[in-house]
Amino acid sequence: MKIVNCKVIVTCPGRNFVTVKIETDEGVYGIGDATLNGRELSVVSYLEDHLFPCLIGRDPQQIEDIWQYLYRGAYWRRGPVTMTAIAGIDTALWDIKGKVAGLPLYELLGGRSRDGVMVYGHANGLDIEETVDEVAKYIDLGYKAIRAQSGVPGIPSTYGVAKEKMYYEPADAELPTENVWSTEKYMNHVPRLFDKLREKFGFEHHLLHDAHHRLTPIQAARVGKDLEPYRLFWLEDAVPAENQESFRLIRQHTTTPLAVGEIFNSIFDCQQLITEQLIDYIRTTVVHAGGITHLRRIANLADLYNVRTGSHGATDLSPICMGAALHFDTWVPNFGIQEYMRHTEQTDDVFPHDYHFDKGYLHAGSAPGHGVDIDEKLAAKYPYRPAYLPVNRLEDGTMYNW
Ligand code: KDG
Ligand code: MG
Repeated sequence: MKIVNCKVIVTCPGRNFVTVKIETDEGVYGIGDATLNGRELSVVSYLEDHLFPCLIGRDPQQIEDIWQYLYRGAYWRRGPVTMTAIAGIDTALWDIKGKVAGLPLYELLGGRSRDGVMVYGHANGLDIEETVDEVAKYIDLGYKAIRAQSGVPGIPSTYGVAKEKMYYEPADAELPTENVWSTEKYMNHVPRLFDKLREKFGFEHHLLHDAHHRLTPIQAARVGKDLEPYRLFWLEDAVPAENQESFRLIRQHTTTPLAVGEIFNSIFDCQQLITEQLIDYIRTTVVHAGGITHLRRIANLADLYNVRTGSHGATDLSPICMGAALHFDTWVPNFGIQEYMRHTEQTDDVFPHDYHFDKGYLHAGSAPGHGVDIDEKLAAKYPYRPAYLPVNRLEDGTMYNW
């Protein structure tokens, strides 16, 4: 079997998605997600200009060899653009392998380890009351785990809070929107949110929270401590994690479980966090961490240190990534949870898929490969639209982390 054609499909059914399609001489094709929010076209160029020419004529069944060729062969290793491009190809190759074998991807990885994949949904509100109402809606929908974010009094807007409650989309403008941030105001507010949620709903559901890289280590230690009575499933991205050592300090001060990794793209980004057991959940996912092939390596390392998976699953990851992630989650022994932000109907129509939600769990389905396809005719109706994620400034105008 040989690869005879590779292409990229860029479509914007409400938001931008980049899809790799690999075609073989036997008529079987595979698709992979290569979306990097706000930097989509850099990945397109990397694929078209540098990776696709190297793939023509290769045997698509040699996934490991192709992965090593693309990773080692660049000489300039790692980085979000490179690893997202490799992920798009890798996912498409696993899809082909599954279709050729007539088996769902989880069977190729080692088979089913669980009946369904526990997911968490996103509840958000402009204030605590609104967030409480949103959490109630997710409970009614059958979710076992819910992430809660709320607007902070005195800050005009914050991460994770939107008018379109079920379909939050932060990449909202042709140039980055400027938000204002106050860590002090946030730190005073966030324990009140979880106090209210536990008072209202008790301890039956898992509650999660994302600090979105906005604290210093000592602030994160304080927030972790303040949240301990509410027994969160996790506190996510407490600090920017370029400096893995900073988690040592947080860890020394709190028993609130810690999750990190949605912006990591290789095992080296989380090596110390995992081997020193500084975190509880690793959030790397298929599309940004080199595909199934590399994610498996990260998960296997994590398993040795009792770190469980909690893959990123925001709406800027396409349904192809979600499908592949669900097969991965169905197999991976040290599974923790899967993020699930629902895509809009428009997006679901462009990417018909086999996975479905039932009573708090997603089910990967049993179609060969990862079970997600792309309707190219429909995709062509939604041309690319430039869209950036926001940036943040402190109240005095200093640039900060978004
Ligand atoms: O593109 C950025 C989003 O994926 C990110 O802001 C979402 O933090 C996020 C999450 O936890 O889903
Ligand atoms: Mg996050």
